[in-house]
Amino acid sequence: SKEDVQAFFKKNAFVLFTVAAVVLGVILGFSLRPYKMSYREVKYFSFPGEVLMRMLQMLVLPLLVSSLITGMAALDSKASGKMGMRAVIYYMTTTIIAVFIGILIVLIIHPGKGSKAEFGKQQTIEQISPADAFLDLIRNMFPPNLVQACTQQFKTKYGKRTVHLTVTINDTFFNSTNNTQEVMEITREEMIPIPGQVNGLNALGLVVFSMCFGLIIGNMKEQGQLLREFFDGLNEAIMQLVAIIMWYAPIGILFLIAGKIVEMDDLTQMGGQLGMYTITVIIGLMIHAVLILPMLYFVITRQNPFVFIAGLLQALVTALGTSSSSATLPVTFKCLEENNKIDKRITRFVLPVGATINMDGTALYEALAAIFIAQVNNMEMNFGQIITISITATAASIGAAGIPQAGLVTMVIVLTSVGLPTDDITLIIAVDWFLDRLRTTTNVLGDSIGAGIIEFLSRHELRSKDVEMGNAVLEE
Ligand code: DAS
Repeated sequence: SKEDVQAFFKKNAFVLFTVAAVVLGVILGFSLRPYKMSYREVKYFSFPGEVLMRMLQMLVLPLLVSSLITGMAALDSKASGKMGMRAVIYYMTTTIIAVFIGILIVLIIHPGKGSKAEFGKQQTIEQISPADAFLDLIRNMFPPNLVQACTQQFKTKYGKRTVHLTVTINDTFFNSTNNTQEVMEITREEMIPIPGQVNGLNALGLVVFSMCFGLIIGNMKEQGQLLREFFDGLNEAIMQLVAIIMWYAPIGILFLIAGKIVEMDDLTQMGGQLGMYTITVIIGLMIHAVLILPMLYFVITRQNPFVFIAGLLQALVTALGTSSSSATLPVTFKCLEENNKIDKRITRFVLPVGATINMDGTALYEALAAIFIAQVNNMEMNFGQIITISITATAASIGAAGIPQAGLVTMVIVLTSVGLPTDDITLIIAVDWFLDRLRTTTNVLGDSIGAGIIEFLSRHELRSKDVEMGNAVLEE
């Protein structure tokens, strides 16, 4: 009846707008392509999208910190230990499955057949050894300066650097005006921060700090009360801001997508290897997102995974539009808590961590891309090398920040670990913007399904905590 239709529209207005935005964005983008806009024009055109990105990113820092602190403070150390264990097991298992799928698919389809096609521009990419990248990962977990952690990650290389020392000798004794200057040149080995790769927020460091801090104020008696209430209030206020931004999201997403389509390189070079590569990545991600993750959810919870995924639609579309799992984080929270009714103690605990370290799509992608580059170079990877790729791809996905194309940067680690030419990353740059959107969507899906599964597994702890706190408890 008419009322039903109306009720449906009312309930699903957001989702409908967002999906419509994607469709319109694609249409608008392709219809504007023939006009060959200049870089400046494209930037003007996609400005509403840029604004959405900025709004979402603005919320990430306070949301991440407040949700983790309140999430940890709401659990006792035993419960959080158990949930943490479950989360870690879930993250590891799904990431390893993803890597495995990536490797399997690329070996079966073999998109890198034939001689090396020349696409993309050659440029030299900074070499980072896997060991150094690993140490940087640990360094990032313990930021020496919390304020700095809000603005940058730590990336270093070891190398020789020449420093010029200028010594001015001011001869005041004889009151002469002649100052002698001596220039010394010292070349020494140093740990050099890599400027181009120092990006955004150091989410990992903030996650570690917030978790510890939350756990501690949760255990403090009256003294902790004020802090608990403060972060709880902050979290609530941020979520209300998210609700407002959500109204703007469809417009932003429309222009983000249209702008990217207007700007992208010609599709003619998509033929051959690169086209096959793109298809291979899509198939791999699809298998993981549409088959493996839903199956896992069903096997554990015995509930319909697609109903669960339907509730996440808006977060998934936002991931597609922004290609950033951390920018999507506010929307992921909203979808899980409001549509899927996931307990806040779970979302606050697992989502910030998930968005930072659990990236199934990225892991799958990195392993697949590395083997593709080997194939293009006619290099056979032996079993040991494939194992190395799977380990480094997992580490690289943990180390990648939830920002656009972060996975492309951490690929260097995977390639160097098995002696593949890092400059060949340029071969896949042309399609990375697109594949990045798809892997980000997979990443967000993985985090969200994880929240559903961990809630299900933790229902007893949550329940007994409710009983202890005298909260209303639903009968099972
Ligand atoms: N785009 C990143 C994300 O937010 C990760 C990547 O580049 O793979 O998930």
